[in-house]
Amino acid sequence: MKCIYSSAQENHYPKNYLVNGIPQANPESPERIGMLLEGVRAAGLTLESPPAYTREHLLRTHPERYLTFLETVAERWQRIPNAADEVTPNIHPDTRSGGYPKSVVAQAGFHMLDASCPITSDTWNSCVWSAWSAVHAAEQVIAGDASCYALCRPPGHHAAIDMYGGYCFINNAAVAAQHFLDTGSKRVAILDVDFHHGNGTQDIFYERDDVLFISLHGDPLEAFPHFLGHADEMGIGVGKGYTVNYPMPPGTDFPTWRAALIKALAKIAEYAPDVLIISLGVDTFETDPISFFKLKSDDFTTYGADIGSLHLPTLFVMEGGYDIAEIGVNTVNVLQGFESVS
Ligand code: OKP
Ligand code: ZN
Repeated sequence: MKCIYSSAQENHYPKNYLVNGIPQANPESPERIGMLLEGVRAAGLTLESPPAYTREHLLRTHPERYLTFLETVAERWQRIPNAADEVTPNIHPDTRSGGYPKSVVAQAGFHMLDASCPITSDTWNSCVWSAWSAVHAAEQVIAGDASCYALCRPPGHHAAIDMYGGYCFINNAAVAAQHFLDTGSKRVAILDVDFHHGNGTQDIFYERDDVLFISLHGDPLEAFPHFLGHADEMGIGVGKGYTVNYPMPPGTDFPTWRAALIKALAKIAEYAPDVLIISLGVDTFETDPISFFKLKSDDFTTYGADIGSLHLPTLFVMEGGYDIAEIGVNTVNVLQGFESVS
């Protein structure tokens, strides 16, 4: 299996990460990439850099106004007298149905879900290359590879149609799903195994039946992103039934988690997609610093094989994982488990 990644993805690194009002070390650091690459090299995957794709690929998922905002906001923010280095708005909408505000502070608040993702002058470039990695990895599957791993960072699954949050700005998995649909696929399934609910991906496909979205995650009543990911959210209109959520409580161990996975895989098999995308976060690990599931390293191998037993063309798109020393091992365990049955 190839691993697709661009070194431009390393530059984004916001420092003003606030938790309870106190600046903390940002768990979503570029060091994550180094550990993921170490795992990839040890596992013998072939590394490949993506070429530059075009804005058109992003525009199939995110509107022009949002992309222009992300592209220009760092520079506009710097024109505010005595502004901090990083875009850190402090006003948020109680409705989004009025007009689009003009000031950079209000626009930043308009598009922002939470304070975990200040924007720097490197953010846009890193995010675009992260998305190109997903598109290029999709291209490998389109060309006939049984599977491919997009080492995306920054991650994407919390980015909604025009909202950034939870370290995510552009939804890499959604951009890849749309690319599959635009190149001949009729149905795409996205299985999100990151500890956190993929609220952005759900939002993007909520009213559609050409993408089945299934997520296993910490109960949003107790975990980020807090407002979406409940079991009764099932899609609307033609999309009804094509969103499926499995929220689980603190302390969930592998047998319980795997039982939900098996149900999810049965639904995917029934949907019979042309391609499967895994939003692969390894923050379900027992010692992840911001999560509360209890998976062990070997469990990642086991569930990789469970996913492989579907025998679908499969694109892995990296999401979270913050026990940095272990994320490389846990990620390649999924990939090797997958390949062991193919
Ligand atoms: C991104 B991904 C915990 C605060 C959590 C944001 C978490 C984003 C997770 N103290 N803030 O899904 O791994
Ligand atoms: Zn996560």
